[in-house]
Amino acid sequence: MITVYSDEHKYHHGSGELFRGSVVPCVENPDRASEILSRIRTIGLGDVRPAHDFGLSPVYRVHTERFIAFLQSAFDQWKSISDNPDALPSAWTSHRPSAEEPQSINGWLGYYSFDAGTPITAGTWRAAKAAADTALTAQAIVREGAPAAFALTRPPGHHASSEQYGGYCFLNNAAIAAEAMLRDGADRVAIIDIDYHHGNGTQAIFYDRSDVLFVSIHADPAQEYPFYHGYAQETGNESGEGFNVNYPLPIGTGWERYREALDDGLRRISTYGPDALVVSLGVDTFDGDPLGKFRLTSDNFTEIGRRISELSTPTLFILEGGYDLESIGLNVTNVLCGFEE
Ligand code: SP5
Ligand code: ZN
Repeated sequence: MITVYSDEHKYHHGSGELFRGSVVPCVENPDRASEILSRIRTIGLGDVRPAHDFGLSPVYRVHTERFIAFLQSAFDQWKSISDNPDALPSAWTSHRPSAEEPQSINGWLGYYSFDAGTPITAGTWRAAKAAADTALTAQAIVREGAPAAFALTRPPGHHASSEQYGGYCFLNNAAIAAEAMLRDGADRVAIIDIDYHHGNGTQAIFYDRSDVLFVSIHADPAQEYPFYHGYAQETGNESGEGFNVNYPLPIGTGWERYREALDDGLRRISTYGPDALVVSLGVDTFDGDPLGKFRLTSDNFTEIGRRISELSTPTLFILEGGYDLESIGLNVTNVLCGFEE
């Protein structure tokens, strides 16, 4: 399988995130991508290709212009009030009482974010744009006829919506790639999100639409981040009714229960009959993950890849979460190798 990778991800390297009242080192760091790349080379998964620059038009199909302007210039404004290398928000508006953008950097950060775990650093925009380009380059490889491709992206994307960032995500790489598939002629695209956390951003982006089926298997939001979305009764809105499928699972979920949700989700996708599939590939469902509290083993990831391949649909894998550096390379490549078997 071809991997697309850009070194530019290294420009996003936050120092800290707010966690239980303290600022602790960021678990979403450049070493994650290095570990996966190194494993891909060790096992000889296939070619590793650079990302092309697709400009901003595919990004604007998902995100608003004012949100992109914010991501591009927030750090410059932050420098005028702080020497801290991380811009973190400290105030939020929960219900967007006004469509007016705040005119101060702290107001601005809170207007476009939903947590304090996602620092904007000097290189964040550059890295986020490169991640979107990585996803788009891999999308083009699938469009041109490859059965599958892997976009080794960071920062991740599935928590980001049209104008909110959070959960370590800025641009929604999976949504940008799905939109590119539609533009390239697909009538229907399915996204299966197997990250431990609910893909609230992707859900929000496609919630009113029937041309993208979103299926997410994740920890129950009653107990886990992102807390406010991901319940089973969120099934879509208006013409999107029935095209959003959530499988919230309890903390401690192991393979038996996970497999039932996966098989059910894959059946829904098969019935939908998509022209292309996007996999939001998080491996924070691993037993040893520092954030996730599911109990999947490395062998289970191989089986996940095998089951996804049974859809026989052109498939684009896009990296999301997964934070155990010792196993992240093995677990990601197990999904990809299971698919190829
Ligand atoms: C893409 C993705 O997996 N995003 C997950 C965001 C979860 N953020 C909240 C988790 C808080 C725990 N972080 C503290 C690290 C302690 N070592
Ligand atoms: Zn996650």
